[in-house]
Amino acid sequence: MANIPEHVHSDYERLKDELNQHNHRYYVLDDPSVPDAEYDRQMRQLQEIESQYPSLKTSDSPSQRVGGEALSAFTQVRHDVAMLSLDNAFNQAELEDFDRRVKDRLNYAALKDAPEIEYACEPKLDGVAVSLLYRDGLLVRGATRGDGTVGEDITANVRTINSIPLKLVSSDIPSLLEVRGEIYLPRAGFEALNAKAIASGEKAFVNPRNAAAGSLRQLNSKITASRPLEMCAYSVGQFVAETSPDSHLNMLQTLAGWGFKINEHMQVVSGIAACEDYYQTLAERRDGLAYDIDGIVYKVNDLRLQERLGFVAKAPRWAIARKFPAQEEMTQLLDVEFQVGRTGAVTPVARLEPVFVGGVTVSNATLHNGDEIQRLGVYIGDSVIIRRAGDVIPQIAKVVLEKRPANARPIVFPERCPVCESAVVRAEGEAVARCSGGLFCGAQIKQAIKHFASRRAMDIDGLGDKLVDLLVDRGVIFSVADLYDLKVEQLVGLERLAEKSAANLVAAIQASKETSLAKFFYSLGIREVGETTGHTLANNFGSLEAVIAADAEALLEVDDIGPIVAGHIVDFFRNPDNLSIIQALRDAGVAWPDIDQSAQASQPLKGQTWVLTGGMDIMSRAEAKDRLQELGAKVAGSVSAKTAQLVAGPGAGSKLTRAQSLEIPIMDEAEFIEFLKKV
Ligand code: 5U1
Repeated sequence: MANIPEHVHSDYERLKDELNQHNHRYYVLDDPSVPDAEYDRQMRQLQEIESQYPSLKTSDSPSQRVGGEALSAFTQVRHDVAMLSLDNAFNQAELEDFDRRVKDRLNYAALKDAPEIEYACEPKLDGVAVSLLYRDGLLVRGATRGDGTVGEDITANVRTINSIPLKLVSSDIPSLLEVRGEIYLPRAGFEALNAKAIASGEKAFVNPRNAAAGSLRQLNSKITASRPLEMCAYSVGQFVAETSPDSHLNMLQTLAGWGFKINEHMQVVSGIAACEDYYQTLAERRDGLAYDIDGIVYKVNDLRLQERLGFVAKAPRWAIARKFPAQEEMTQLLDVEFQVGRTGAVTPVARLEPVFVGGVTVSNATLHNGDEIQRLGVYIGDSVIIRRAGDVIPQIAKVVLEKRPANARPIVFPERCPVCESAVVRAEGEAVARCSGGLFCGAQIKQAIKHFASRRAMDIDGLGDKLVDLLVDRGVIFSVADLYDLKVEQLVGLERLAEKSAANLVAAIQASKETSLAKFFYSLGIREVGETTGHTLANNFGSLEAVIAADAEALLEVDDIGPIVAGHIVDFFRNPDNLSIIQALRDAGVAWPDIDQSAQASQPLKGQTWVLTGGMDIMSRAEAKDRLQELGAKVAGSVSAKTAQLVAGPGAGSKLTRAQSLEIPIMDEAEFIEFLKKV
């Protein structure tokens, strides 16, 4: 290295440090410190130095994240400190038994005023357990759990995971550190990975855990690098340092200080009753988390007590996992029905032998489209694995071919609409097949009316789905415009509607005439025009006439409207049937104030992203969202470094904590209402 200029050495070290720090801010703290372009520029500089002076390259270089030469096999690794597993509790009583065992073993029963045990509670991520070894702060080895004593060396693969530090940050680092944790694939990454696999004709992964395991089992680390894996630390194995933490919480905080991601929901509580409360809270939040969890892990927080408690076989006496109901179960596919939606999309829906999955009984699952049926290779009569995770609708993840009965039969996609018998057509390049019946198709009319009347659209209270079905089936109404001619006498007796309820419904229909332009656009049910696009159209064009007159080019000038949505909008307003329904609605008195374009130019919250969380007492969440969108803000469901403002009401949880840690401005409902008065 003698002939490498000194300034190259120092530039190289500086670039490595800066890039590792950017990486930590971006992937661990979710708080980017530089724009992507600047990160890319620095990375290119680093790579140029490495290609000119290969001898400089070190194992903590962020250029390692892209993967390297493929291996021929994984070598075995012996864990000097065994990787433990956890005992399980499946109900509260078993958790209370665990607490009793802990107290007995610590002789608390003999104490007069024995304190409650402090427990560290954290979600149990559904991924792959790993052990990472650091010598003098540098990552030297990554290994799988294996049988707890011998695992596999997956160092090249773990180096590609952005939330794993290649070098520990901070000056006070241990000479030896083994960090244990879970590598997992967040749900969004899993969906994206499967969408890509399906698009290129490959097999989809059954669930995020299998996808994470498969990604780590790659001999070619470049493949692992292409998977959006994350790692969350939850304990240490070997540890040699000047000082050591005295509690589990303290240890996790120390790990976070060295650059590891720890779980944001981790909390220390006192006593087993509080553990149960924590379980219930997380069970309620489970569907909204960004990743799959399969339970809660409780650990005695005090590390000296942990030591006194010790182990049985391969599990510690100081920890237990309380499992959530399984999110995957096997059941039988009884039949497939084809439903026709608002835009004519014909969707196969699986009718299942009811099965309890993820805390609810599931008897239907979507099969999406014909390609999905083919991809799964599923027959009626098959045993199938149902997966229900997050707030997504239940899916058939896999067919258990070994259990296929002799009388199983293939699913035939209909060529004619099951409702109106018009031809079912599939446009080139589209996965969805559609009924070509348009407004002649009863199913499409019904769905269009249900959407029009829904709460976030024209908000017609009392017009339920069954009533819409009846009104269309009996030929009382043919379009949304006909709603405004409905008389009390036509409604009485339908769906057991008494005179008073029928009169209320007619009044609600009349009241809905007064609306906003954004809601009206949304109510029309134009393909891919949701509430946000409704607001975008209203805010940017100011009137219905202006949108009707706009061509695709004019629509594309608006931020957030892409060519596909622009195409749907133009098609919708070119259709004379749609225009005559709009005219009939206006003739019936449906009206809204147009938007003053000069006022729009100064939309005060344009470009800002706001998040609403917790309860609201004075204003409804929906009203708050509408007001913000009218002012030009985007309203997002999660807090990130890009959030401009959080409005937090009573009961706000992780979004509030996250906003606090990212130092995002926070206001309560009263402050929000004051703010609205002033803008
Ligand atoms: N969150 C968490 N998951 N998990 C899994 N903590 C945790 N601890 C574990 C395991 C196997 O084992 C401890 C005994 C270190």
